[in-house]
Amino acid sequence: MRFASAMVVFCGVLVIRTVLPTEGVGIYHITMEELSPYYTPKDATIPAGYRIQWNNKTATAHTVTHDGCLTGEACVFDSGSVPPDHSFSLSLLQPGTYSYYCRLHPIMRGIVTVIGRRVKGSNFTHTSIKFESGRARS
Ligand SMILES: [Cu+2]
Repeated sequence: MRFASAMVVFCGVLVIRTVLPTEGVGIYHITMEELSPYYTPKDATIPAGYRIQWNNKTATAHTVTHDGCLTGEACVFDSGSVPPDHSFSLSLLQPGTYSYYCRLHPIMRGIVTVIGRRVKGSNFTHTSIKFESGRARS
């Protein structure tokens, strides 16, 4: 009987453990790092519909700023300052190629290419969310 209830608890934990990672399905992780290429992967190809999440694993703040914000073309995304151990994410970014940089360290450059069909819901949204350990890929 004691074993049975222990199994229930154990299985409950297993269910939670196996359910949680499914939240990560559909999230594409890009890591901000201290050394070149700074954004890893620097050149990312991502299926439409994925949430793209940049995780700042460095000791200083960075931004994720679409080149259009600098050139005067459409400014598709601009994270603002992302502190260490925080992340920035974009949802519903439409198919296309987007080069971006860090406003604070312009040597940091990356490209995201979204492939596939246009995502329903038209516009992207972006939020700065608290970094959660274990979710970021190193
Ligand atoms: Cu930076």
